[in-house]
Amino acid sequence: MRHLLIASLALSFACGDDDSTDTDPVDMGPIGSDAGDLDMGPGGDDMFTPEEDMGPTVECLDTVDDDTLEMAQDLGDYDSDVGFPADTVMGDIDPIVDLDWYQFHVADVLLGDVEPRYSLSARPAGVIWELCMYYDCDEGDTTFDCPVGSSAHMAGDIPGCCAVSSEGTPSITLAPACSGTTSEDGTAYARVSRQGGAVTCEGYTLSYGDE
Ligand SMILES: [Ca+2]
Ligand SMILES: [Ca+2]
Ligand SMILES: [Ca+2]
Repeated sequence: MRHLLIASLALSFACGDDDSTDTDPVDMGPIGSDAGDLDMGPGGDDMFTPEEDMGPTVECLDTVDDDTLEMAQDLGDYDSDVGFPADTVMGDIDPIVDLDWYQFHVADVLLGDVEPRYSLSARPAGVIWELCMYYDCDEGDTTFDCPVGSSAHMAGDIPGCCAVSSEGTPSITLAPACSGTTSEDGTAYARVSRQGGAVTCEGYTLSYGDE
């Protein structure tokens, strides 16, 4: 009898297995539903595709019209003893040929030499950025030497220096002299741009002030 019971139990187990195997397709049903969800996945992909299509047309947050020196964003007025950084501003390069201009005015005060400075204190690495800085004396002609690692560049008749880099926090400090006056009051301009590559809305932070 025990053998029969064991045999019947084995059969029942076998049947159980068969049942579970039979129910597996039923379980597959839900999985099939999941597969249906997965089919929704491609639907999700279809929903994703428009996003990808929107990608190139999505504009970064920075849509300020500041593509020329004349339209430079005004960062304010600072005394020559304000220190660096006085403040920061954030922007994006979009489209890739975008130029972002900034300016702040420096008042030459007794306690600080005029040494305006701009720095790309944050920017996506691995792509080539250019930081240019210019200085325009309120009175007289402007002269200065470009710091090591930068090269002279003119924006119209306003002298400046440009530095190209793909890593780190490039910074330019100028020590301008204004001819015919003892005051080095003037306007410090910056131009931020990229040299090719794909647009990323992961933009940059520009720090500024007067050392
Ligand atoms: Ca200073
Ligand atoms: Ca911009
Ligand atoms: Ca711009």
